[in-house]
Amino acid sequence: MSWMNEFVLSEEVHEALNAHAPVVALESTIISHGMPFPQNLEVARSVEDAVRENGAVPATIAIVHGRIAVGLSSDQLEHFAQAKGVMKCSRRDLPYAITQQLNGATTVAATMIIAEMAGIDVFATGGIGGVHRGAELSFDISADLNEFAHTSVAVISAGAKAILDIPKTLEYLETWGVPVIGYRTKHFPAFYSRSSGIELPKTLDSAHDIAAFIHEKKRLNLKGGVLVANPIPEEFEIPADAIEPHIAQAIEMAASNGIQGKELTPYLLRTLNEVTQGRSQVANEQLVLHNARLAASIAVELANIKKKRSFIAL
Ligand code: PSU
Ligand code: MN
Repeated sequence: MSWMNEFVLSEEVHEALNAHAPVVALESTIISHGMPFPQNLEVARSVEDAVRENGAVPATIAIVHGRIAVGLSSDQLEHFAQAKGVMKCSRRDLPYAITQQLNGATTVAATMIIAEMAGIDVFATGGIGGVHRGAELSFDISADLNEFAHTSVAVISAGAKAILDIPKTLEYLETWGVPVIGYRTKHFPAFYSRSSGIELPKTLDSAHDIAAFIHEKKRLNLKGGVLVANPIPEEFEIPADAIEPHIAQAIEMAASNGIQGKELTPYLLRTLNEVTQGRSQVANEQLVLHNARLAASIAVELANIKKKRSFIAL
């Protein structure tokens, strides 16, 4: 296929996919636009290590000089952590970054698209994009949400940051038939806090059960993603009432500086980091690691289920 020319797999990822071994996709916008340097580089590396320690192969996804890269080298990771001119790429931006031979960091939406192309079922991140507060006026709804309606990848996240309107985000996912599964929780987590107070209709308590759910959804040919909501570990939690004034401040600053469109999420993340004097960064790092570990376990279970099923089919 012609797009194969633009598609580069790292050796480690290539081997794993050929062997039907467990692989976990990782996004690059969180590195280039979601965290400050040098913490972003440390997180990118330790997240890859956490995936390996839990039995899967990490595949960090980005556009490197116009080529779709699945699995980055250590130098490439460093480039995406440091470089200033990296384009934030969501679904609509991919053809531009490729034809203009740019470096592009992929959002949740774009990473899901590329993971599906590569045959990767499981993807770990921190938080997903969603319906922004005030969306009834701004119409700002992340393309991440629509991606879940179409692209069959399971995303392990710590819920959504409270910079978003969480009830509206969940309504949107419900409309598009996207399953949201709480991992060992009955409540949708709010990133820094273990609970947003909103109850979820589905809870599963093991990586195996989540893998079985993902497998059954595919078997029924129900296209679209699965959102697995994994609350931040208790010891790193920042209570909702402690973070809320900072979020309100960040949103106010964005409004008074006229920040909108694709700049809004990175601006809010950066400002939140500044106004909490880095306190939020530690929580952020820990929850991404926590998600990477769970994602790896789910990928391992899913690979086992697929192996057993194909054995039975023989
Ligand atoms: N939320 C976070 N951290 C992030 C992002 C969201 O807590 O790094 C990034 C993800 O890459 C997500 C993107 O896909 O922001 C959403 O951007 P937008 O709202 O412009 O669609
Ligand atoms: Mn937006």
